[in-house]
Amino acid sequence: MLLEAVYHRPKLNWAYAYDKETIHLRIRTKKNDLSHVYAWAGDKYAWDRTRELVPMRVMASDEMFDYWECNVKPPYRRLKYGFLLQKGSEKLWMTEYEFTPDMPTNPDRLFEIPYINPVDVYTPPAWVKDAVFYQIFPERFANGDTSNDPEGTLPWGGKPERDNFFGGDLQGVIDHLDHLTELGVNAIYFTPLFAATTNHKYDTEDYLKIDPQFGDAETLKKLVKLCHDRGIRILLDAVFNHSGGTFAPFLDVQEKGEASKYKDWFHVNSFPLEVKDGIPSYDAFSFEAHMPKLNTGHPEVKEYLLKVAEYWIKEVGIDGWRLDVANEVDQGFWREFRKVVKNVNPDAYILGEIWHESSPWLQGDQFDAVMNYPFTFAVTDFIVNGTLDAGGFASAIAVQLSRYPQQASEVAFNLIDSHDTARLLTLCDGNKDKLKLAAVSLFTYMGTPCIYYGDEIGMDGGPDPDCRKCMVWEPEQQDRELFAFYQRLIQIRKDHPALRTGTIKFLSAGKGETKLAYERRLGDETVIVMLNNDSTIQSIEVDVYENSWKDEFTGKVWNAERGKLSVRLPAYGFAILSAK
Ligand code: ARE
Ligand code: CA
Repeated sequence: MLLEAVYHRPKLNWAYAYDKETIHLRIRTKKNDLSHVYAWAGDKYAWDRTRELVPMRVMASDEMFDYWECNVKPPYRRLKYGFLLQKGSEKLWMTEYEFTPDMPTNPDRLFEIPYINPVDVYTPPAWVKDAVFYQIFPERFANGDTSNDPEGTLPWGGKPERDNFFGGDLQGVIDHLDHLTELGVNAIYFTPLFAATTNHKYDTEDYLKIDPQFGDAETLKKLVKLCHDRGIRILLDAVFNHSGGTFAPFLDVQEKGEASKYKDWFHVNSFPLEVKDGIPSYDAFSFEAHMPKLNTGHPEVKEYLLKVAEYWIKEVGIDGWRLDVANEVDQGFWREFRKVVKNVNPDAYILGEIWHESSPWLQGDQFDAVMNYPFTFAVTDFIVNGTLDAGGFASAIAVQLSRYPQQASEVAFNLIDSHDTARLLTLCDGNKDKLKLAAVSLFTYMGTPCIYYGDEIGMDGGPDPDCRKCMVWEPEQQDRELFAFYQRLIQIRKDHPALRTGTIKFLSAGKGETKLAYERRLGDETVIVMLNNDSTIQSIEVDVYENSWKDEFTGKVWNAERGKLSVRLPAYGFAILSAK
């Protein structure tokens, strides 16, 4: 046994309450080193009568490690535990203090979860597990009201630049709700809607006002009501890291300098406010002078922003917030934010925009989830860039799953592109088959998938601002075949709970391979997903229990022989197979 590789901490993703009764325990060991691992667990104050040996299973494997997991339901919500590591006939116990050949009879030296306090349990809203999101960049989705168009509005469909406008608005979204219903999505994420000067509105001027170019609070109310009637939930963008340069408190500091009563609302390094060699004398988002960083540690700023967070939930009934640049805002602020938001809507989804490892924010006291860009990169590196082979992809996924408590993965916001990246079709160099492979991986993964507006009808575009083209509405210019493909994918996900919350196990993901297969399993239901990321035909063979498998796309039935299922996939082909 390679004991140096063995790792466990009694907290975080290693030992946590999944719900009010269930604890998940995980331990890391060297890949393929151990044959069996058990948790040795019982109640602290009733050890002798409650202790039991609970078998663990490998929940994920990356290039170097296996991650073992088991569930325990301690009868009194307390748990003392250690592990039994086994390699063939070799056995070793692991306590909080040591590795020992002797079975620990006294619980004192074991790890512990002192008590599952129900209020501490990280409980994201259940609806998110079943959600399919659609991201809308409002200036470019549809112009439903030309009377609110900003001066200089260009004809719909022109080339997007950093500073041009095409007149998109909320009425445009209302007019096209049928498109979303037909597609099958049931949640919308809007990039910012509040008054601001730019086309993207990430430079907020007034947090309590809808930008007049988009409509007003009444238009949003109407939109939310119509969406709710259709079972579509609404997520808005909260840009609380920084304000815009025209936000009244900032203008006041600009004008009055140190004498301004708002001087501590920002992080001013020297007065007067100025920009020298491109660097503002105050902290700003990415040196952007028109995006001064807010001092969220200041009581007045906090009070103001928390009121904003509450206001839009109470006033128009939104279903959650996406938090812009979430990792640059202080965590104390987010803890209070969570309390305020959950107090007015316990079911609100709090989604942080963090592109990296996010454990500190995903412990139940701050966010429900983060935007899962590491998943984006795993998919694009495997399918688009070819920098990951199948084994590398499986490893990247294992790293993701093992990093977080299961509930975080169940509501992760999975995306392949967004208003901040090039579009998927462009990344794929126009290869629609590759785009489909990426979409299949998105819709058959754990977490909530999000479609960036227009991807479903074949829109392309390079990095920002090119990825923000006007939505194409002429049916003859839309790729309707692709639309039908997305429709079907969404339906398949809806039909199979295993695709949403089932366990994930790679059945084929070899080194140097361009084909892979994984299984999603929940209760009695098993779905197998196969991808051939190659320009030649490939067969994939996997071990299965069930004999007969139906391809959810083509209806074709594949039969296993002596426990082996072999499926031939065309170039860049895929199969989503359900056991019949
Ligand atoms: C504009 C131009 C850009 C130009 C930039 C710099 O459009 O082409 O590069 O200015 O001058 C908003 C607008 C952008 C605008 C930006 C600044 O939407 O169009 O860019 O404001 O005016 C990091 C942050 C992450 C952030 C991304 C963009 O961590 O929070 O950068 N994303 C949010 C929004 C954006 C928004 C802002 C923040 C600002 O989603 O739309 O931009 O409110 C790595 C890093 C990440 C990094 C990521 C992307 O992975 O690790 O930290 O994200 O790359 O760069
Ligand atoms: Ca308009």
